[in-house]
Amino acid sequence: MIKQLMTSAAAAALAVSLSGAALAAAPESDDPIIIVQNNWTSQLVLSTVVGKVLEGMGYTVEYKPSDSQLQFKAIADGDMHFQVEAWEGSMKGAFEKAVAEDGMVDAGTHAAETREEWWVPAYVADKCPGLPDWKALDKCAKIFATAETGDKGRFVGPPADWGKNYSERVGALKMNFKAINVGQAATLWAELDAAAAKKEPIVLFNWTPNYIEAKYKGMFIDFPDPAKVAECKDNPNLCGAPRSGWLKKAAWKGLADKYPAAWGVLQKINFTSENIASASLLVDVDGMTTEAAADKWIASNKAIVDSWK
Ligand code: TMO
Repeated sequence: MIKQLMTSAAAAALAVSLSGAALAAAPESDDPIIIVQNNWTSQLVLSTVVGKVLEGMGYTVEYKPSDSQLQFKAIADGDMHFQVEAWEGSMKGAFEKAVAEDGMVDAGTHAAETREEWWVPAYVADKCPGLPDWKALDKCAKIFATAETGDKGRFVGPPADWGKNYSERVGALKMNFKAINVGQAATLWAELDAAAAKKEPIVLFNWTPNYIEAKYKGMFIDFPDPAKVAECKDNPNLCGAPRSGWLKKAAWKGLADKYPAAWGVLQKINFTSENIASASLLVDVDGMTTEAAADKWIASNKAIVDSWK
């Protein structure tokens, strides 16, 4: 019994010394750290992962849902404290404006490279020669037509707050498509599942990293590349999203002073594509709740989580 007690006391002492000075000092404040939540799966799971890690360090954590465009001003103002998944393809403008004009902090770039773009499942390529070129897609517009879109093809677009102006792109490129936005991400996948089950043509908004890669073969449509085509600067509607975009973290500038150890964690977080895709898979394929998925993600990625502290 005594031996057992000593062993666990020794183990506890060792754990404290291993976890380092930053951990020992947390929490520096009992005020809640407010973590931003957005409306897609990997963001919800991974922000919960980070919240649980901070709670484990003694912090009080709250979550606040926010619009993917408006969130950066709210973070700059300290109404919310950080965001773990800011995507270049849909958020670059709002992110950079908040840094330049409102004092939001760019808290670093993840290893994952991202793309957010029109996408088709692989079987569509058999019905539409020349893909993934956007002009080839446009020639096949009729195969995507529905009652709702008449003789135009239907593009299944993202929820409106993701900052995408696909009607404007369709107009600028004079495409034979009509962009119909869904209300929430789950509708994108329901549309894809329904079409794929019958091998019906569908073109929808998708992104990488995402669980979709593990479930369906497919391809992004290549629109004019903003890294290569000069006109994209003047009129982004003439072009696609970046083909190799960044994924960043965003923070309130007061975070480093008020919660230094939490700021240290945020700086160290560095998601790979696999880290992000696996987070969405736990919910969108395995059907777990956000909470359960976060616990499982932490258990499966213990070395990574420990490296943040
Ligand atoms: C911002 N998103 C990853 C949903 O395109």
